[in-house]
Amino acid sequence: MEFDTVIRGGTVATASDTFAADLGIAGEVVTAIGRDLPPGRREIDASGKYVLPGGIDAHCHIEQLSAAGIVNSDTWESATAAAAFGGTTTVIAFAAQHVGMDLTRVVADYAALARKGACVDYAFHMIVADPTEATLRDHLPALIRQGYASIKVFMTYDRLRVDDERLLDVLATARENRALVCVHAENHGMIAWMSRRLVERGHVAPKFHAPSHPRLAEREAFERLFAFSALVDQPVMVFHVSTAEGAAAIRRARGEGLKVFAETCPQYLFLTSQDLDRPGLEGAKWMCSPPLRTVADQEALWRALALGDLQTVSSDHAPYAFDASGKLAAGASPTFKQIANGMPGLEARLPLLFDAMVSKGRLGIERFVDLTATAPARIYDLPGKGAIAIGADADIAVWDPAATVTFADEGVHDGTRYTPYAGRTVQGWPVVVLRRGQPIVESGKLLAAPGSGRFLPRTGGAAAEPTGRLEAEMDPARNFGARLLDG
Ligand code: DUC
Ligand code: ZN
Ligand code: ZN
Repeated sequence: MEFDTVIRGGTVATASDTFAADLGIAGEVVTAIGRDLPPGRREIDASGKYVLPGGIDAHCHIEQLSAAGIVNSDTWESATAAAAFGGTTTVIAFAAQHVGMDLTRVVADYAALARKGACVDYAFHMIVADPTEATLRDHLPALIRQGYASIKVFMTYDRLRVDDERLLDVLATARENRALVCVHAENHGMIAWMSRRLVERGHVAPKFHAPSHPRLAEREAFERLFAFSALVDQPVMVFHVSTAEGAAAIRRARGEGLKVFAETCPQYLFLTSQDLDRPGLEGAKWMCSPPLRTVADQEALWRALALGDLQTVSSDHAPYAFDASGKLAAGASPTFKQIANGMPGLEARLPLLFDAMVSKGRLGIERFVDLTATAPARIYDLPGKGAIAIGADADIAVWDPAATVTFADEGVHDGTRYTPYAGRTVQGWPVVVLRRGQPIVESGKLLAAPGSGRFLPRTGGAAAEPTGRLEAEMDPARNFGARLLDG
């Protein structure tokens, strides 16, 4: 057996097992897992270290244009460098359609940016904000066939949201073409009404972003979404779950047999709305949407992760620099409504979770691997990713469980130049990262060339398969013979 690389003497962890083994890598894949493997052309000493699958971050906004016309403060190069430094070897980003845009053109433009800059492997979700007849009938089916097999829709935001009827259109089109639909589910009217009241009464500081998105807005929209999902028999992924009530609604829906997947994000596990309460506009750095909540919500989300009601933890990396190019684009004294929502997280996601789950022992290393790599690979149909197995891509992160790192603004590799976790110390850090067998981070240096990341075409996979259970009104056997769903 000839190996290009042997990772020797480490403790390998997968989503199901933890064991001492060497990994042999030939070309881009793992070809041996065993003890005392023969020497490789390159040897990586992993003694005292964990050898884990590279992370998959299934929710990150990269070089994306917002509806307000602001581009994220990252390029593909900076964002995926940050990903690599944090142990992530695959990202799923967004191709964002805005009203009036041709979705096919949008996807081609975003794909070109990624081709030029990506340092890690990547796929896309398509944001559909304008589900015109041409989008639904022609563009979406063709793009899904080309490997863009997931869609994100928004139930809130003036310029992005789809109304109930359009949401059903998107869900039905996804069903007919076997794509997964990911949803930003918050009640638009509640948020608009609360925001207007807050601003009219002079409550304009960044911290008022938190009450402007009532927790009931999350619960209401989740439950409406689940009813729609049931009506059309289309599986959905609920993005960025932030509240205990949201997690409970997901549990109920799954208990009723609905095909509902869900993610949360580190900011909802490690930060609270108190982080927004800072002098001047500083709190803008902690504005994300949905907003940060409470310690009780954090506990509920951890419980939901433990129970399997939430299956993934993604970063929702949505970086805006704290200057006129980003958070302060509307001038020096914006109301919270005029400040872009989002915070960086691609680099910090895995170290924060490793610290909590492995170093501090909450749920353990196998669940860490599952939530951050194996489950996203399964749900988003990324074969060969998210696992350590013979024949799998050699996307590996070697973690030093003893390394301690204190987050600091100066240390970040993404384009925001700040971290919401500044001052927080974590134990455990990825010290060597390989993507398809090639080291892309070693000795604190990025070794990947921009554009060396590879596009990963995806199908909707098992996650996007309908359950086959039809509501009475959709079932020709019970609705006087009307066929309302194709495919
Ligand atoms: N939703 C996201 O998923 N990311 C950033 C902002 C938002 O509203
Ligand atoms: Zn969202
Ligand atoms: Zn997002």
